[in-house]
This record gives sequence, structure tokens and C-alpha cells, in this order.
Amino acid sequence: MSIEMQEIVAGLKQPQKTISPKYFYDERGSQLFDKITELPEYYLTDAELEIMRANVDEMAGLVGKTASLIEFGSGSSLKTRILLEHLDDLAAYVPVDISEGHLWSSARQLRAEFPGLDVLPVVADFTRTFSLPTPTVMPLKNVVYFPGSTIGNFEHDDAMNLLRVMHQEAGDGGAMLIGVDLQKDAHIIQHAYNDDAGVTAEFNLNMLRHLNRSYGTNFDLDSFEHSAIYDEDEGRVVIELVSQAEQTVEVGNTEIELADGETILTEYSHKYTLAGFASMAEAAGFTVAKVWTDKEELFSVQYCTRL
Ligand code: AVJ
Repeated sequence: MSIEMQEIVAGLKQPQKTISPKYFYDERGSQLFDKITELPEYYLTDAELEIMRANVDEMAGLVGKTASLIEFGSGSSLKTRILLEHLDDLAAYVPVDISEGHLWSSARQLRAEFPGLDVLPVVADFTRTFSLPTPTVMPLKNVVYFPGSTIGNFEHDDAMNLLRVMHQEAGDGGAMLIGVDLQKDAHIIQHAYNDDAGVTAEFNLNMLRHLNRSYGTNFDLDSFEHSAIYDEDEGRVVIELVSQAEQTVEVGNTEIELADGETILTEYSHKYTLAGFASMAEAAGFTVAKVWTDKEELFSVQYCTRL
């Protein structure tokens, strides 16, 4: 059994059945996510782009000359391009991603768009430390870039672990530029994950289609429904697939029983207060040096330096 299959079975054997959000992103899942970012209800992308556009000169000033920009993720987003357009003196741009296909195609595109840029992709699972490539030009510092509030997918201990990895990769004199979604009116958050067009529901259900296609499971997509509920006390959206009947699913050689109404947890999306994120950053060895928000204070981008 593949390591992924073992992980999927183990998650479905837990009292709270769970499948990791990384299984959202097959080709169709990535397309559906792109569609989510264009939804009127999904404020995160618009707010983050607004912040990037309004403050990129100041960001570039903080990053400084001859830095190495290390992105946790493949670097295919518009936010990355805005940053790269204004960082004309980088020693290197290092996108880090576990998915090789994504990484190579995005690297090829960036090389074409930014001919002078030393693009040095690294295939790695960025939740663990990895070694950095050596650029031709010696970087004066490393700046880790982690946009999109992807940090929100991680529960507290895992988020701390990830911040510590970023701290280590940033190295002496290094920094982190990170997108962090903020706590706000529950209705706004709730609506962002329950859009009227049903794209988020499709995205959530597509995880089962992905598993059926890639891992030979036999989930019946019509027997599950999307659910996304913002838990204000925990400051997180809990995204689940709800079984619409008592049913049995074959996962490899294992039979998984689901009760009517039982849920599979597919994702958390944590929302932070500025104070809450600052204390986590500090516990990982960073100081929050600068926080930018959009006009409505929905989202933040934060520049954190190593203590
Ligand atoms: C990519 C993790 C930031 O949490 O908002 C969007 C993923 N899930 N709609 C988020 C997501 C459902 C997204 N992140």
C-alpha cells in the first residue's frame, strides 16, 4: 500500500474521520480552487491582492537588495508576480512544492516572464526542513514568502511547526512575508465557504472523485453533502463532507462504515486576531515588523523578522 493510501485509511479509521486538504488539489481541484478565488463571496484573494498592489513598494524596500525569495508553494499566483515585478534585484527566487508537475510548469513560465531571474525550484514537503539551493549570486538574506493564508489549514501545533521551519529556512538576518486571514463578522466568513454558485461544495466533493480516480476508492459522490461552519470560539471554519445515508466505502482492502449524518473532516481554515498571530510568530522566533491590511481589515500581509 502506498504511503498516501495508508494515510487515507488511517484518517478514515479515526473517531472523527479525516482526509487531508492536500487531496483537494488534483487538476480539477486546482481549477475549482481558481474558480473559488474569483467568487464574489471569497474575499480573501481580492483583499490580499489589494494589499499587495497598495504596498508592494514598501514590501520591496523591506526585502531589500540581493535577497533570496523562498516561496512555500509553487509560485503560480498573481500575488507572486506582483512581488517579483517589484523585486528587480533578487539573488534568486526559490519556489518549494511537493507537486513536481506544478513546480516545473510554474518555474518555466516565470523564467519566461522574468528573464534575468534565477529561478531555483525545490521539490520538497515544506512542513519539514529542506536544504536550499546555492544561487550564482550570494544572497544577502532569505525572505520566506507564504501567501494565501495557507497557514490557516494547519492546527495550532502544526502551524507552530511550520513557522519554525520558515524561521530555520530564513536563517540569520532573514524574514518572512505571510498572508494571514483575520477574524471578522461570522456571516462574511460563513458565506465565503458557502458560495451561492456552489463552487466550494463542488471543490469539497471533488476530493472524493480524486480519491476514487487515483486511489481506487468507491465513494458515491451523491451520498455526501458539503458543509462549512465557522466556529467563532475556535476561530476556524470547519469544512466537512456529510454522509447522507448509512453506507460502506471500500478504501483499498478496508471497509469504512459511515452512519447517516456522520462527517468526514476535509479542512480547517483558521482565522486569526493580530495579537493571536503575533504571539505564534514570536513563539517561533519572529517579530512582527509590519502589518498591512485591506481597507475593510478582512485580511493581512505581515512582514516578520527573525529575532
Ligand atoms: C487555500 C487554505 C487558503 O482556507 O480559504 C477555500 C482553501 N477551502 N475554500 C482557505 C479553501 C475552501 C483556502 N486556503
